[in-house]
This record gives sequence, structure tokens and C-alpha cells, in this order.
Amino acid sequence: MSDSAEKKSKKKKEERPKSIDQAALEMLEIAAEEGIGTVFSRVDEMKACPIGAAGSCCQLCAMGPCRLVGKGAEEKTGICGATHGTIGSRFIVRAVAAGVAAHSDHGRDIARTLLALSKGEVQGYEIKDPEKLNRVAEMLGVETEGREIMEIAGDVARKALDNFNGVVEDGLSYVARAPEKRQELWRKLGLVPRGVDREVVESMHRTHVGVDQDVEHLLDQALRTSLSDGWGGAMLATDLSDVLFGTPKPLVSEANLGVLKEDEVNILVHGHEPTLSEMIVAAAQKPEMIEYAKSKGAKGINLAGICCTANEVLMRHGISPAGNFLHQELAIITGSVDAMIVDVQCVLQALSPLAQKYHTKLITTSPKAKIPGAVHVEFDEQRAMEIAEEIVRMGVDNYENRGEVRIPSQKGDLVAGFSHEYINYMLGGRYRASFRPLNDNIINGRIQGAVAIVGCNNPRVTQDAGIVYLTRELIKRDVLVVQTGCAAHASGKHGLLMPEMMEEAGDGLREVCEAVGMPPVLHLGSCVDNSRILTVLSQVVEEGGLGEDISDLPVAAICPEYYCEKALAIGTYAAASGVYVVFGVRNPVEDCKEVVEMMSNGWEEKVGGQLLFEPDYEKVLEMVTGRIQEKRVALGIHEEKERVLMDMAARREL
Ligand code: NFS
Repeated sequence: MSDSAEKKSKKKKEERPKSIDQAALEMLEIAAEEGIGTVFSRVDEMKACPIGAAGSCCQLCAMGPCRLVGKGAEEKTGICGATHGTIGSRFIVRAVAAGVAAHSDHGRDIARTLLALSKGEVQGYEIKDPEKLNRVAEMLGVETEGREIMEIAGDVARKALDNFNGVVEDGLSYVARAPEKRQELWRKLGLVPRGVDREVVESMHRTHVGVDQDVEHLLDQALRTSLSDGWGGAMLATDLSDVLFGTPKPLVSEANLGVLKEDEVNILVHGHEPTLSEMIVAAAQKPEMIEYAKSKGAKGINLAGICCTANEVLMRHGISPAGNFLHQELAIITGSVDAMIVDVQCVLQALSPLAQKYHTKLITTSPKAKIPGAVHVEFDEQRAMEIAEEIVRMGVDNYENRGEVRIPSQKGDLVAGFSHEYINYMLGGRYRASFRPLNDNIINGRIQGAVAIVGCNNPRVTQDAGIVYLTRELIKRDVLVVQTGCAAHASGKHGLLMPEMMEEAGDGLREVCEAVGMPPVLHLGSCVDNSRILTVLSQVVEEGGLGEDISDLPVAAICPEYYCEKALAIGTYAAASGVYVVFGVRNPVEDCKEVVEMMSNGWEEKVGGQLLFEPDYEKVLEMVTGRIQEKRVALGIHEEKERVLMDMAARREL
């Protein structure tokens, strides 16, 4: 690169805003003044390796690492003979397997908690949604008639564990929740997962050097493994969490660092699993604990969340999310976080040295995850409440050690808590809960289609920018948006989850939102709750009038700011379920042309879905709206209907 070109590109990099969130920008200024590094500054110091970034590096064995670069790179192979295609597919299979393992291990632990509860071996848990337990039992083939609730719970948990262990004939139980046609397709293609663990193990085996070397065959394994997450591990995690902790219903809350309180003990739950955070919620609300906080000079205890744990406790208790993935360090820099309790996933190792610079107590709790420098208080369901109280007390005790506190004022109002059950009820009413009104409004064109905007933040792109831009543009075009994970956090911070957003929606979507009383952007929960979206899609197909399979629906999914393997697992199971999926940031296998071709056109032909990568958000918008229109044409519902404003009768009909 010439000097001037280099200067230009440097300038360009400097010009890119780190975030569109004012709270983040304020905290970053403070961090810079104090010479504190964050993920935002480290990303500038660490140039991504361009060889690895595009999928041209294989480091699976000690003959390498091999780099397929330079003149004639496309024709080059690794020392073993592995082509770009093999290297890229192995990367995808392994990333999917890791993502599936993460979600599914989370699901397995919830199943184990349910089993322990059924045997009376845990403290503080109960079955909060017995009706859902019965519905799940039915799905899993567990007898409910005339049986005690704990007997049913025990069998449901065992059957769930069988799904993980692969002790299921004919594949995973929840495959039966998919539309008939989809199930047939999966069976025909041999894509029905045979057990979560089995698929993850086989993925690791097949990608070991010297085993599977065929792009299509390898990527079929990525599809099947991912399905064991979407229609297995994650779906069980969601359903069993609802059984244990309650099925979400809409509630109001606030999001962003502004939810932290200057005069209360701030305790942040961060990570993913709701088992401990549920207990922390209960412990922090105990009158004796609040009294204890008062005895230390605080006005009370303020619980808030980061990342997907935040979504779990938001959805069920209205606990405020303090921020998404890129906010975890910024929260500590406010100087107001007395304890940050983490379990698994998306927890930056940098938190530990950072917490030591401030007064924050960083507490690890999972038997699976320790961080040097953090205090480890291991979680154990048998003493769940005792441990939760111990942890809350640690936060309270730390209140008096605070130094300077600088909490940004920004926070957004939000509505969250849209489970698929609630959406059904909201649309159809208590006595005739159904997706009919949604289908009808898609057919008549008031709603053009639906798009899921999900997933992470990534410091390589401006925080929240893609999520917020695409959400706004889509609702303007009469596209209903559903969200989960850090994307939902972003929308919450920026006020996009409020019913008032219908003002920004297109006329058609706005009419429907007004009639039903729902926001045009629905928060469906944490990342494992993407499984709720699969359930909604299946029910919409079942309702009729929009084709026979998920791949017939005018829908798409976007993960604009992805960073982790879990996101790739989710994107892959969505594609395997027939959804058109676009990721932002960059294509991790860009140099592997065969792989890119297979995941786009190949998968379109095979499973009716695709997994694409496009960093330009305007192009992403074009791509997904184009897809929606294509599907409307295929369904024969594309003709512009004469716009008739809804009268009272039509509203009543809704
Ligand atoms: Ni999911 Fe990404 Fe992490 Fe949750 Fe946030 S980063 S893939 S959204 S917290 S898992």
C-alpha cells in the first residue's frame, strides 16, 4: 500500500464511529482519558489476519499451519492436499459444532435441573408453567393423564436428556414440530439429527485431518448438526426454561447503562443460563437482603443484566438490561457495578483485569468456566438459594468500596416478553388464539413479510448501527421485525421496541399494530429463544394460506453484527429450516469459492434456505426485501391490493 493510501485507510478507520449509542461513546471517552483499554480500542490495535479472515488458513495439524495464498492461491492445497473447499467447509462444520455445543449444553443443564427438581433434590425451584409442561410432555411422548406433576416433570427431563444423548429412535423429538413437508425433506436428505451429542462428536471426527474431504458432504453435516440445536438443544432450553421459570408475557422495562443506580447496590448478571440468575433475582428481592443493603448505606439493590442472561431475566421479570455484548466492560468503567456475576459464554476475559482496576467483584459461577483473577463461587442447584444469597451479599459488602461513579444518563424504554404462545394469544384472543390474523395480513399485503434481526455486537463494526438501521428501514416497508439476543438489546436501548414505533412503520403494518396493540418490533428473548421463531414459522405454515413449508414464507433473517460461533450455528439451522439468512461483518470463508457457492445456491436448491454474508447494510436491506417480494410472487400474493383503511368492523375482525 502506498503511503497516501495507507494514510487514507487509517483515516477512514478513525472516522468510523465506535458506536451509535451515546452512553457507549461517553464511557469510551472516560476510558481513553484514564488510559483504560477496552474491546473497542483493542480491535484497532489488533489487525485481523487477512489469511485466516477469508478462510485460507488451515491449522488442524502439525504439518502446517498451511496458508493457501499468493499466486495461484485458488489451486493451491495444504500439505495433506486439502483444498480451499475442504478447509472452508471444515471451518464451518467446526464453528457450527461449537455453537451447537454451547446452546445445547445450556439446554442440557436446564433439563438436569428439571430432573433434580422432580426428585426433590434442588432448592428454590418450582414448575412455574404446568400447562407448558404438559404441552412439552405431549411433544416428547410422555404420558400426562392422571399423573402427578413431578412424575411428568421427571419423565420430560429424562426424555429431553435422551435427545442430547442420542437415545432417540427416528431422530430428535422436536423435529415433529416442523411442517410435514420440511420433515419429509430432512428425512429424504438424511438431515434429521440423531442426537445432539452424536452430531457434535461426528462433526469433530469428520473434520479431523484425513477424514471427510467432500465440500457438500461436510456441509451436510453442518446442516444436520445445526438442526440439533434449533430443533433440539436450543428449543429444549427455551421450552424447559419456560416450564421452570415461566413463559414470558409482555412487560415494560428500560435498557442501557443509565439503568445503573448511583445510590443502590448494582449487581449485574452476565452470561447465558437462567438457572442461577433466576435465584439471584429472588435473593435480591428478599426484604432481609434489602435491609442488609440499607445497613451498608445503599438505598436498595438494583439488579440488571448484560448479554443473553439479561434477556432471560428481562423476559420473565422485567429486570433491566444494562447493555449488550460490547457494554460489559463499559458497565464496569462506570465505577458503579458492585458485583458482576458471570456463568458461560460471551464473557470477555478482559473483564478480570478491568474489574481489578475498579472496585467491581467479578464472580464466576459455572463449574465449566473459571477466569483468573475472578472470585469463583460455584453454583450448585441443591443449594441454589443459599449460593444466590451469598453472591448478592458479596455485592452489597462491596458497595462501600466504590470510588468515583460516572453513570451515563441514557436509557431507552422498552416492551419485551413476546413468547410464541403470547404472540398467538395476542393475535387471536384468549378463546381463539391463532396465527390467522397474521397470515391474513401477510396475504392481504398490510404486512409484506417478517424478518428476524438477531445476534451479537462486533467491535469490527459500529455498535448497534446495522441493527438499528435495518430495523427502522424494514418496518417502514411494512415488514414485521422480531428480535432476540444483543440485537434486541440494541433496539431496546434506542427505543425501537416501543409501541410508538408504529409511527415509523409503513401504513399497512401500522394499521395491524394499532388494531392488535403490538409494537412493530417484537422482542422474543435470548439467543436460545431463536427457537421460538422456528416455532412461530411452523405455526404460520400450519395455519395455512402461505404455502406448505417454511421456505415458502416471505421471511428472512439477518445477523448484522455477528461475532461468535453460536451465531453461525443459528444461521445454519435457520438456513437448514428453509430461511434466507444474511450475516454482516465479513464472510469467514470468502476465499473458499466452493463453500460460498454451496451455502448460497447449493443450499437454496437443497433445503430452500441460504446463509450469505454481506457487510453493506444497504445491500442487506435490498437482499432481504427482494427475497420477501420473490416469495410473495411465488405465493401469488404480490398484487398491490387496493388500500382500504381498516374500519371498525375490520378491527373487530382482527
Ligand atoms: Ni447470541 Fe452473540 Fe452473546 Fe447472546 Fe449477544 S453476543 S450469538 S446475542 S450475548 S449469545
